[in-house]
Amino acid sequence: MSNGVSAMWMRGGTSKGLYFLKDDIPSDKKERDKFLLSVFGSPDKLQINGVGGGSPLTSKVAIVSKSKKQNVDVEYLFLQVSVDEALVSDMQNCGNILAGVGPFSIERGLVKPQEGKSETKVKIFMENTGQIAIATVQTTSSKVVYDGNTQIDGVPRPSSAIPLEFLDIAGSMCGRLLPTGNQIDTVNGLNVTMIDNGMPCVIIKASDLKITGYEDTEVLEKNLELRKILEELRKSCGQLMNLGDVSKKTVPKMTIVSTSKAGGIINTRTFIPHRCHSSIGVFGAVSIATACLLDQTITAKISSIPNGDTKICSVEHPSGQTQIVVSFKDKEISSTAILRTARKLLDGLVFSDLN
Ligand code: NQM
Repeated sequence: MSNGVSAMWMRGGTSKGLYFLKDDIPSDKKERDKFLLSVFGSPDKLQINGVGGGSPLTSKVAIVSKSKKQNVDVEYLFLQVSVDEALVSDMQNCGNILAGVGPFSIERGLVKPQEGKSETKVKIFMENTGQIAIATVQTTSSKVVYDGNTQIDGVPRPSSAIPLEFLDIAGSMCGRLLPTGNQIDTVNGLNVTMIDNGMPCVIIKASDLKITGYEDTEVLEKNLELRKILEELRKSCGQLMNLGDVSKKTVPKMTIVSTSKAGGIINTRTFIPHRCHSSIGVFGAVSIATACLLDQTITAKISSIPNGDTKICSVEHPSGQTQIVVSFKDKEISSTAILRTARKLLDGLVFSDLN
């Protein structure tokens, strides 16, 4: 067993993960990944020999460091630790784990709370995509305030609000918002919208897959025929989205859409990419909301769009709704924001079983 490594276990939005300072873990990528697989107990579907919770949503890592870049406070690298494969991926970003980065940076002294104010803004460089997020964390003059009244769907109890604002996330991994230049393409005989506004997503109409789109996640996960069609489609779309061979990658995400049922703009079920998300990812929701706002996409045709230059788009998912605020200037998207919460669960040492 190794000596312990300092880490904080936090809920960020509707995900959970370990937050490390960059200097505390191995700098060599191979060593780092070996360490993380051991700590999380992967590969094993229960992750019984580690801290992972047996789901991609609870098998996540944030690596945080102070930034030397101008106008940036901290840098955040997101890593997805696979549950049942010996794989650690830096291929995707995660907007849920991002929600804990501001609080963690303040806890570890990388950012000082604002004197005499009830909130502190933390400018975060997201290393996975090279873009910037601004997190607003509730603080006193000396510490983070976690308790609060903000409830997000997918988390049973309220905490203090952490608004996250994104300035320029279009084409985060695919190079442009619509990687093929088209709002709709036909791939493997199915009409799809491929889009990347923070997260590469492939959007398919539920009716084209001969499902309703309102099924429980477990029912969809057990539908092996559906999963086979989605995986073949994902691999074809990956090439078209400039992502190359995606068979061992966690992007693109596959989002099945149908008309909203509870006053939102659209209803979703998202495969991330093999398990069906119990809600929806942050950047995934931003990408789907953006598709709804374009006029020719799969989504636009079945969604209801709010009026005004600032649009509050509620994306429905299996555990409720995720609200995205999209602001326009001169008919172009100027910024996107989302409200999240986070909670410190445990602060201490984590042990790998490597010598
Ligand atoms: O899309 C799950 C999550 C995510 C990622 C996933 C996320 C995002 O819910 O920004 O947050 O899509 O793998 O944590």
